[in-house]
Amino acid sequence: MAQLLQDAGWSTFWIGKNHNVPEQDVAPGGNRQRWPLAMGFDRFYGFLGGETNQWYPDLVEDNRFIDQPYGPEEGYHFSKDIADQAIRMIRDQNASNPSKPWYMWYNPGANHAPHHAPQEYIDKYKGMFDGGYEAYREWVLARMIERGVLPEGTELTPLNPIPEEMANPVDAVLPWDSLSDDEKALFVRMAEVFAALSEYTDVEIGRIIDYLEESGQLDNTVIFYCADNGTSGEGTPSGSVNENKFFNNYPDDMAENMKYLDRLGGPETYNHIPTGWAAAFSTPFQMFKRYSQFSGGTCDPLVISWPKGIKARGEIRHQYHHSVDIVATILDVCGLEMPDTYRGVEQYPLSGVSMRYSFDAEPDAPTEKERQYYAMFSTRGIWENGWKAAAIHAPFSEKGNFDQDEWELYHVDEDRSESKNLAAEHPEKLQQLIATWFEEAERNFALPLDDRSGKDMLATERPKSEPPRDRFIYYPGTSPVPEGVAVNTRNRSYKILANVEITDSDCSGVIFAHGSRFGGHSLFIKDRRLHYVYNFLGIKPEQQFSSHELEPGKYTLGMEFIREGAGEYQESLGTTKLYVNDTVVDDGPMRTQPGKFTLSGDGLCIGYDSGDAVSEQYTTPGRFAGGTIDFVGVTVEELEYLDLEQMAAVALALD
Ligand SMILES: [Ca+2]
Repeated sequence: MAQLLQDAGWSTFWIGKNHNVPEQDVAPGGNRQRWPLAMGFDRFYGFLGGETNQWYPDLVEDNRFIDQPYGPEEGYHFSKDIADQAIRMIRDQNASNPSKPWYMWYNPGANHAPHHAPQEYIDKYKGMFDGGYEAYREWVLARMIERGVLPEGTELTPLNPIPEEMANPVDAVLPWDSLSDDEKALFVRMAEVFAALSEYTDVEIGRIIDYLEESGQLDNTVIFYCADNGTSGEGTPSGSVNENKFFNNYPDDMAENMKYLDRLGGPETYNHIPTGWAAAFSTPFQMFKRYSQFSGGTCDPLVISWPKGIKARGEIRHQYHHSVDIVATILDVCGLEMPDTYRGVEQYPLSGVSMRYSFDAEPDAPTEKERQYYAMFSTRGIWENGWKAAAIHAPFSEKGNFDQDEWELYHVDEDRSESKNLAAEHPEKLQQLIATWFEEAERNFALPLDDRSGKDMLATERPKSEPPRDRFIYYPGTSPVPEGVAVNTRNRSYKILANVEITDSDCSGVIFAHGSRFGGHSLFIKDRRLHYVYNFLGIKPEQQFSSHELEPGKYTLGMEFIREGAGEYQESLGTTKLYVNDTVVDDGPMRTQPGKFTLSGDGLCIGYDSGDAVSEQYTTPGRFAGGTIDFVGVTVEELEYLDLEQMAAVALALD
């Protein structure tokens, strides 16, 4: 769509989340063909991954990675930064090309995890969720019906609607009454932080709207305003202060989480709400994001504003639509058509149906949409002419056997919340819808179905254009290497060796770092000693190995992890040895993460630590000073201790 608009004379801006670039190309040396600027966008400012730390985002501007302009201690928050950037892009455009129309695709990190918000916003919600999530559902459903957002008679669906034998335990909701006082206090605070992030982001976007109004652009600007795809359940039943535990299949620990109660939402946490709130914030529907068969995983309100083009003010429309219909609507209001062939390439037919008719329609007028399929992580659903079929299968459940899935049937025209299963009353209707799902799945490439665990999906090596390597050479003065293309030290033995010259007796700083306080490892010099820290999912204390004091001179400094087995959660267990030249100066047991350090950002760095610091013993960037780092070599798996001359030869060959 951006290409069509760009060709037709629009300026095109993409702000915020991208998540459309193959992992191997989310890299300084990656192919830019799938980056926004090659997809019809004049400008980009945001992050390429699926989520990012709101205090320390993984920033890309146009075609390059950049450092964030200032830190959280100076008031940085991603929601604020992107609002500033959006206003700047529009201003710049108006200054030089005032006659051009513009298009902006704006995707805040909110309300995706991690939930980070300024403390004054968190404080505003104090006490507002004390009643717990079941009580909240009752309260908010009545309020939505009263305001006409949902029809009269809409019923609440049960929490935990999936039969136990098919459910995924990490997505279960714990009854509020069963919680301890500590759990209640923690869960309440998590909801307060979530609400604060919503409001803060809303306020920041409000600054853009204000700017449009002041500059006389609001009247003829069409704005589509919508939330993410349902609140999400990766916080697990107990919520999380570090969502990476979910993606490492590692359980949360209440005692550990309670330590962060008063710091939730700040830079020290990578927090996520418990499943109970994820379900409650999807009221009245079943489940939450990832459950594409239920409206709890897909349904959000959409606000459309266009003062010049829509007569109605503050009205509600109930016509069934899907996010794919937004493209069709934009093309419609811009007077453009999707071509059958674009730059010589035959196009797939446009999925969406324009919603423009609804601007002047009666609230309950029939929809012009006929059918919509759903599929995500092995979950399946289909809506057609007011009916919906939903396969009862949980994502990431590793159960397979999709041919044995039970399907439920709802008449959503009369039962908006999908609360009554009519499969027994209308078996033929159900069979027809299931057949339709397969037809759509075939057409939209939704097959094969895949319900592997989150850890397996994220940590399994993907095909790469770079051939597999077991040794990696990294140099100082380079950009952070994103995890998807960096050396993979998961589930294996590895060594890190650095050729370093210490010229000043007070030499200090980071030699090698990868990750953040929520998981990562770092080799650094502090107080004249060499230290290696492996930060296992942010769980204190940090695993640390240290040397004696080092005099100036040339050294090979490094460490070796020898994997000896796996723990209960597939974390690797083994022994770490810290080396100064060929002498072991410290050693002891250590464990390493089964999954990745981050979902995005906090890449591998030499000579500093980008974004957030791996160890609390230094602050970022922790630049190496008082000496020089020639290079750092990392070898993985069961290779022999590498001789440095050989590594240097490899390094030269790579140059
Ligand atoms: Ca970092």
